[in-house]
Amino acid sequence: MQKPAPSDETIFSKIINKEVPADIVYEDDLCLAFKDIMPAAPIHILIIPKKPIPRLCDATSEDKTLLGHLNLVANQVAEDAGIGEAFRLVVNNGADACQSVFHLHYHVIGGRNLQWPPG
Ligand code: DGP
Repeated sequence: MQKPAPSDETIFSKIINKEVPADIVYEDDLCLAFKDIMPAAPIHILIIPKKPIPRLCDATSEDKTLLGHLNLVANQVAEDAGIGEAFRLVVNNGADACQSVFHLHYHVIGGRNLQWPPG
């Protein structure tokens, strides 16, 4: 299992290392999924890679398999949460796009009627 280096520490690396508790719904060698502490909908799960990629735009072609895996895990956690047929997958990339934790994460949101476009 890949551990983040100390210089990459965010609250999410502490969750990966189990130094900070989280309501974990899925874990494997590559990623972790847990309930968002400030849910925007009845179901709001975050999926994070164990590799500390700060933002989606920092991913490289080396991360191709990992990024594909995160999408399939999104399907799985949505299915397990009972929203497999209707959910939104969101990545906020960069502070101006409301990214607040600089460890790549996918939001899986659902369980209510979602509006479009988002704010
Ligand atoms: P973003 O704005 O895209 O960077 O989303 C960060 C999300 O992370 C936000 O919805 C709240 C969530 N979050 C922040 N700190 C914690 C934490 O310590 N535990 C959990 N479960 N979620 C957190």
